[in-house]
Amino acid sequence: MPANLPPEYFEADARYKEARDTSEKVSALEALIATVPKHKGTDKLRADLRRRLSKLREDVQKRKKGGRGDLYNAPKEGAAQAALMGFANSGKSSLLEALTNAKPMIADYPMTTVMPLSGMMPFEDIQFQLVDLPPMGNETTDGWVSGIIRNADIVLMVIDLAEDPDAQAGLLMGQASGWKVKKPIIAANKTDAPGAGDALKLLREKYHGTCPVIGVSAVKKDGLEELRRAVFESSGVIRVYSKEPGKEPDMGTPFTVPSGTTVLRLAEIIHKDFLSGLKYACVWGSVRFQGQKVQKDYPLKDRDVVEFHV
Ligand SMILES: Nc1nc2c(ncn2[C@@H]2O[C@H](COP(=O)(O)OP(=O)(O)OP(=O)(O)O)[C@@H](O)[C@H]2O)c(=O)[nH]1
Ligand SMILES: [Mg+2]
Repeated sequence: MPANLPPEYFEADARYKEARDTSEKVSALEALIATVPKHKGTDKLRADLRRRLSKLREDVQKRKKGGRGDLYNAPKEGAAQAALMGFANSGKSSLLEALTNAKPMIADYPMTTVMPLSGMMPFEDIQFQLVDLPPMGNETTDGWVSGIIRNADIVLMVIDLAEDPDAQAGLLMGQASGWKVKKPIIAANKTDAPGAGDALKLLREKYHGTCPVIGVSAVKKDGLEELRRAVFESSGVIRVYSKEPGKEPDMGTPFTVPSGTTVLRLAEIIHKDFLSGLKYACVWGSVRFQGQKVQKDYPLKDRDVVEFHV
């Protein structure tokens, strides 16, 4: 590692290490290369980074050519991935459209969706990935659909309030527990339909204490903010911001880490130089006195600002 790298290099390097998919990595690496000053001492580093960049670009090209394997999986992006699980016509694709930038096919006949489709759902200053899937109970798709559901961080059960919701919930819950899906979220859709209010009340009573039950209408865009918050809370993800001594905190892009992440672990995620040289850290947010010095095993909370001293 050549000496005299500017602080922007380490920030860009942290963003690069955080990038979760290949296209994000490509742009983060381009930004990283731009921060490296051009002189003899950095020749090797620049050559190494450029080699990595061309390898990544090759990967993107290969992926574009595609193949069945690429079409039927859902590489994770964003703070966490939520898979949409539900029966035909429950409104999975309509919810994806209401919550994200994706443009899925929506229709009143079953099996409209035949392939996974992802979209990014903004929540405050972070983004969650939603993955729309074909309906449950179809032999030709169940294999790969269950693979994506089991691998997701969060499962959003989309239930049609106008179509025997109690039976749908029972079947989905049974399937999910068979697949060892941890706590799901029930999105009870079509609150605008006749009789939906009573159906929602019954579902709430039945699953109270088991999992969150959120009433939504994808068409009327009702309950969506509550659903976004439920996704955030179930994800167990917290946002932390870094700050350099003597400077304002960087509130632009938070690091998203699991709840309970310690100061030491965050240092490891951000940069290994921080880890080896860490003397102490100061925290703003969850501490009693703002800017307080904390131990390395201090567990961070959502929206904490951390200043590392190395
Ligand atoms: N009244 C009402 N209708 C809705 C709502 N959400 C979706 N629909 C309708 O329900 C039908 C099915 O919607 P989709 O979003 O295609 O359902 P899906 O779960 O993706 O269906 P598959 O892809 O077949 O599994 C469409 O006619 C939608 O317009 C809602 O909130 N209220
Ligand atoms: Mg669909």
